[in-house]
Amino acid sequence: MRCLVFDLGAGSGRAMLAELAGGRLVLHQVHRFSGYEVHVDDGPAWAIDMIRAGIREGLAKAAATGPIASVAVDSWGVDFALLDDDGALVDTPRTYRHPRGVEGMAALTPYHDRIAEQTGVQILPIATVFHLGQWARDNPDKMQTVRHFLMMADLHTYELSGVVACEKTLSRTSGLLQVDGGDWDRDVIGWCGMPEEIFGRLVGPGTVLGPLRRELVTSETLAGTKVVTAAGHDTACAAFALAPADGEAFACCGSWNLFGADVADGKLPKDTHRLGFGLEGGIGGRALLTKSLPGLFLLRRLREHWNARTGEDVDFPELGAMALAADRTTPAIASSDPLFFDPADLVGAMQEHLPALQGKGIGVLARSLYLGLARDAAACIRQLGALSGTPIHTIRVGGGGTQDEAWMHFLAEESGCRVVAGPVEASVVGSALIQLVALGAIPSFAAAQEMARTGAAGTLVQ
Ligand code: LRH
Repeated sequence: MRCLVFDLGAGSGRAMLAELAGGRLVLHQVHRFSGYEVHVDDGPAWAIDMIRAGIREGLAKAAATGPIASVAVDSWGVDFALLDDDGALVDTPRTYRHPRGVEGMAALTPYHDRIAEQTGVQILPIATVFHLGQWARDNPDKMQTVRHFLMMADLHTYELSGVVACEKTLSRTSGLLQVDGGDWDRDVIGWCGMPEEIFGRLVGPGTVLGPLRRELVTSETLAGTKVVTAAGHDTACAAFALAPADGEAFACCGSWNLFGADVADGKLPKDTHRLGFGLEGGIGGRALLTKSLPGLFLLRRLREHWNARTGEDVDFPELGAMALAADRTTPAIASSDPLFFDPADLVGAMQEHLPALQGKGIGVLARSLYLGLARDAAACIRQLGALSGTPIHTIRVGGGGTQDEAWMHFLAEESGCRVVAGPVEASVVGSALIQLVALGAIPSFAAAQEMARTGAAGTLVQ
C-alpha cells in the first residue's frame, strides 16, 4: 500500500511516497520545492501559491508512479491563514518571524500566565495567539470577511479535500486550545479580539476526511485516494516516529531545535510554564512536553552571509568540519539573544554579541554557534528530566540535524547523553504510519510505533 506525505517545512516542502510492503515502510522522494518564504512590505510572509503549486506538482508526480491510497499534509506549527466565505485568503499569511509577534506579545502581557496555564503554549513571540491578536488590531476592515481560521497544513488539507477541519496537534500549537478538554478556548480567542465562529471542527490525528477534491483526480491512480489528517504538526509526526521511552527525549533538529518528552496522561506538569516549556498535542491522547529553541537555521544563515561577504563558497560539510577543528577555547553565543531571532547579517550580529569573535574565520564562528545551540539544548534536557520526573539518558534525534555530524557531536558532548540518530525523515515516517493506521493497514498506533522503534519504518530509497 502506498501513501503520500506532504511535509512542509519553513525552508522547503517535500512530497514523499511511503510504501508498506512485507511489514516494512520504504520512502521515496517524488518532489521538493522551496523559496516560498518571501518578503512583503511589512515583513516576512508565505507565498501560499508557491506551496499550492508544489503540492499540485507533487501529487501529479506521485500519481504517475501508481495508485495512492491516501495523502496527508503536515507543517511547521503556529502559522495560520484566514479565509473568506469562498475559501479565498483574506490576507497574505505572515510568517512567525514577522515583527508583529513581538508587538502582539507585549499587548497581551496581562494574559500571559493565563494563556500558558489554560492552553499549555510556550510564551514566545512566534505564538499564533500574539500574531492573531495583532492582526485583529491592525485589520479591523478585513475582519468582517473572515469566515475560517486554519493552520498551515490544514489550509492545504482543505484544498486537497474541500473539507474545513482543524487537526488537533497542529491547532494546539496556536495557544488557542484548552489543555484540559482540548476544545477551542473562548477566553483566549476573546483576548485576541477574534470571533468564535471562525474556529471550526477539531479532528484528531488519523482521521479520514474523504476523497480528493474531484478536480484533483486527474488520473486513475488518484481515483481511490483518501485525504487523511496525519498529525498536522510536523513535530507530533516526528515524535511519534522517534517513539522515546521513559528516560529518553526526542529531538527534532532542523530550522528549530525542539526537545521534548512524551507525557502519557496528557496532563500539564507543574512548572511547565515557569521553565519555558509547553505542552503540545501527541497521538492517541498523549501530550508532548516541549521546548522550541533556535536551531540550525543559524548555521544556514552563517553560511549564506559569510559566502555573500567573502565571495567564498563554503558548503555545509565543510562548515561542520571547520567548527569541529576550530580553537577549543572558542566562546559560545547565547542563542536566545534577540539579535539572533531574524539576523539580516549574522556575522555582524555575532561580533556585536561577542566582541572576541571580531576578525575570526568561519570555523570559529560556526563553532561558537554550534556550542551555543548545544549548551542551550543541554540545559533544556536537564529541565526536561526534572519536569517529567525521570532524568534523561538518551536523546533520539530526527530531522535534518541527524546528518550534521558536528551538531550530533556537540549535542552529545554538551548534554552527556547518548545521542541516537533516528530517521532523518522522522516527520514523514510519522505521517505515513499514522495514515496507515487510519486506513487499517497497520492495526494500532502502538504497532506502528513498534515498527518505528525496530527500524522497520523509514528506509529512504533515492
Ligand atoms: C517545527 C515547528 C515547531 C515550532 C515552529 C514554528 O517545524 O513546528 O514546533 O512550532 O515550527
